[in-house]
Amino acid sequence: MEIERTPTSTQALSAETGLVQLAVEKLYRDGIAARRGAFSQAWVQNLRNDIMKIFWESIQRPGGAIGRGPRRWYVEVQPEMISGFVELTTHPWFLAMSEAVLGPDFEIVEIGFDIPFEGAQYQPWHRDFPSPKESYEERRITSLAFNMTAVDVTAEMGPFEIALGTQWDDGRSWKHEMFPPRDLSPRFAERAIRTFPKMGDLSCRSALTIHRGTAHASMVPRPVLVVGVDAPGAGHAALHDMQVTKAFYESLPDVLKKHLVCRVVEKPEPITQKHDIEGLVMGVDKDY
Ligand SMILES: O=C(O)CCC(=O)C(=O)O
Ligand SMILES: [Fe+2]
Repeated sequence: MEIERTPTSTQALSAETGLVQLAVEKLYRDGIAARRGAFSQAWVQNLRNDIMKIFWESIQRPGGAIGRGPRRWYVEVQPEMISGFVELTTHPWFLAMSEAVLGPDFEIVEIGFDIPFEGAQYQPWHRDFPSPKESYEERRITSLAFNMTAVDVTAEMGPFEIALGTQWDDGRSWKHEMFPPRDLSPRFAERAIRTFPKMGDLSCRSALTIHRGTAHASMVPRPVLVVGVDAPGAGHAALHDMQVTKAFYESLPDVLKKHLVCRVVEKPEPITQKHDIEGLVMGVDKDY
């Protein structure tokens, strides 16, 4: 497999290639795959500091953070606000997974984070957007969501739950093509696993794989960074507007200049979110 040049050693790259082949198989089968220990604890602590700082600023700005259910928010950010952005998106596993699944012209279209706090409830089972024809008909994945936890996840922290293999479910008849009817819940519960990533782990999923955040009982919030990557034409770039300063753009390695979909501006604007996911505003009971 051809992979992009990154500032990493050839040895590290070839070790990563083996991991990537297995991960691609797993992704196609289960709808999610992971690379354990991609980053150090210290690196993730820094990420968590960035996230918490941005969260407390965003929550005070109208449209800065959007509700994804009680005591749970999503905040979309500009790349420069996350100090590890370049290291994360040039990690060999990130680049190789994106290229292997989405082709050589993949597009990095979105960066943000989810953050549930104590008291967050079950979300309804959902996918993050409707399935395109390429997926429900041809079983092709045309976009990826990379997730990186900013804490070691415990059972009390309302872990992320995902129903393996459901990325291929058609879903065109569902509410907003994203929310399966309640009578399908047992099917998802049967296939579901709860994920307990540790600081430094990086996962990659199709956002079509049916999932939910679960009830959060811990005093410790569970922030998770999300990076959205598209195959050309998948259409999500049009929903976002990443902005970077000239100095930041010029400092980027060529591989990111190629793949990051962004505008170069004087001063990146904080993101005002216009669209919430209507179905995620309320919590539901566990068996929904
Ligand atoms: O709690 C999580 O980790 C995921 C939340 C989620 O799936 C969403 O808000 O769309
Ligand atoms: Fe979701």
